[in-house]
Amino acid sequence: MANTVSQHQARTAHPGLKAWVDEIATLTQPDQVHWCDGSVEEQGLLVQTLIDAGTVEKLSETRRPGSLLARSDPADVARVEDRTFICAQREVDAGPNNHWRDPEEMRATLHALFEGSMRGRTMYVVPFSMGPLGSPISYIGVQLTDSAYVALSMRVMTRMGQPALDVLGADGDFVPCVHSVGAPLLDGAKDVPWPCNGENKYIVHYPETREIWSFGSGYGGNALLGKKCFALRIASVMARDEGWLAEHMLILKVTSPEGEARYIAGAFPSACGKTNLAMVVPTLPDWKVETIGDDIAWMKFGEDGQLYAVNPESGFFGVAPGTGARTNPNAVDMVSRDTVFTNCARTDDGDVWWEGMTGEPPAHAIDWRGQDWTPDSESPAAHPNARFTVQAARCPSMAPEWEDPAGVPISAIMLGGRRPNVIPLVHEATDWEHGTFMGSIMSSETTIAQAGEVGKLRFDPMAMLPFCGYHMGDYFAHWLTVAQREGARMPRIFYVNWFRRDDDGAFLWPGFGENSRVLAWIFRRITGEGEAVQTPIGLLPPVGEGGIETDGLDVSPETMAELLAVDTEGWLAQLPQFREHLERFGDKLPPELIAQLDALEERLRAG
Ligand code: OXD
Ligand code: MN
Repeated sequence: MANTVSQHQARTAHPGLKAWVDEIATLTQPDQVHWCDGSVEEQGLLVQTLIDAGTVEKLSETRRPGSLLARSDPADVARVEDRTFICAQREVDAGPNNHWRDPEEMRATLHALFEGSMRGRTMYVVPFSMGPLGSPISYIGVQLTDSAYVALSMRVMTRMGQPALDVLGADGDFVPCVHSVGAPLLDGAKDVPWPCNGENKYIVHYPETREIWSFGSGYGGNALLGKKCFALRIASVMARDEGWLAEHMLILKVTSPEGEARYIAGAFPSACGKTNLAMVVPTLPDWKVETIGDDIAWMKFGEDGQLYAVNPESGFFGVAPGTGARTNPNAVDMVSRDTVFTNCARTDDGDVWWEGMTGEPPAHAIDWRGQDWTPDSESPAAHPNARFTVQAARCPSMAPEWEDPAGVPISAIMLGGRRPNVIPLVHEATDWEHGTFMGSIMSSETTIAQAGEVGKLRFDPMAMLPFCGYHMGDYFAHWLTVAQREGARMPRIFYVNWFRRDDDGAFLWPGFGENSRVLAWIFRRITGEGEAVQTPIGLLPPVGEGGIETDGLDVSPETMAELLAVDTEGWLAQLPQFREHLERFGDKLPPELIAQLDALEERLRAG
């Protein structure tokens, strides 16, 4: 019978919420409805449910205490951008950066898909807060899901359960998120370990009504709807309407040897080492870097005109492969217990393993598909998008104020991508408008090894291309408009590039902990002590005295000079691609950005 209430009943006086839950239960016809309270007992129940279903297995209590390993269906391993839709009333409001569908047509499609889609399953009602509970920067969402794995993951990634319902009260606003793996169990059919609907995925956003509907996938950003769907795509629309910023940015706290602290946000496209940078261990003596967030920043103006940021999440959903003692020792420590791993390999002693975790692979493992694996196997042991899901509180580098409801004041924003050439190690924008232009032309190069592809740029403005819930031209305009607010004290903007290579393809800059040297220069610039030279592309650290601290760094002065040079020819050669990219946004492109491009060209030509 639809909507049979189990012992996990609603503890809310919110009539709108109750009516909506009833409506979705009537549509999707689950066997039971479980209102999540977020308790430890409930966590135990979810884990047991997942073990019984064969979705997860427990890892060795001695090797990896309190931890689980899940293996997904091979048809459900990553975010599906081509199945992600923005259903604004008007196509022009979704923009060329999104897949648009008519909202009425999409509602009809989804109604047919969701009808009976939870039969034979439990529907979990997952109330959650994005951001610290009750913070003026935070918002409440409620996800309805037929996946216990998703409910358990939401408990890690968000402030989930009764406290979120308490904040919502009897009449608060919430973002409704409906999720089904799209695999009803008809007439007592036997379940599979990872139910999904590989052929029929829909990740749908209605920006005007601030709703999310997701069908067919149980994996990551497709299914944990607080993250990319709410905290970026829907929140970017809310931020535009309300005059704040919802960004794909990490947040760091940097403390100088003198004990002064500043907060820096950073936008980097997926797969550019954001989580590693968020947890970086500085090599520069006496500097300290702590973590506020690794993926998303919500920033609202404080009374002093500064932007105050919170990390809306409360956990990390990080890529496992490549995470090791050299690249991210804090993450290695963080995932040593109480972690859910997905699509990693399992070692014979009941631990997990992935490429890049240790120098030496295990002699034998069970790979992410459940097959025997040895170092001679042709495919990797862990899926390249294998993940760890772990509470932020487990991260040794969390700054104590990461949960401060007031947020942290942001002094600088870093932008960056993977660029083997042209873009220097770091340069600073002359002002907010110039920085917005820099963000608008952010790009990563397609692999340098591909013949004919050298210099081909893939643009990802502000690292938001897959995550901006509206027209990117309007998004650029929003960046320009927020800075015009009376009394606004905008962060300084810096463009960094850790990925420069020499002619043989070797990295020029060692990266990882050495990136603290660049953070230190940025810090000195924002406190007014750091030196910079004016160039056609912006402000650069002087090479040598007063620039990037190089004591103890294994990089030659010639290489430093190369890393900090302005490659005038290289920049000029890329201007046509910048122009073509910006022109994609048509009438909605703010004229200021074309003026910035023209001015850059003029400065480069003048030398
Ligand atoms: C992520 C992404 O998983 O950006 O954070 O893809
Ligand atoms: Mn991300």
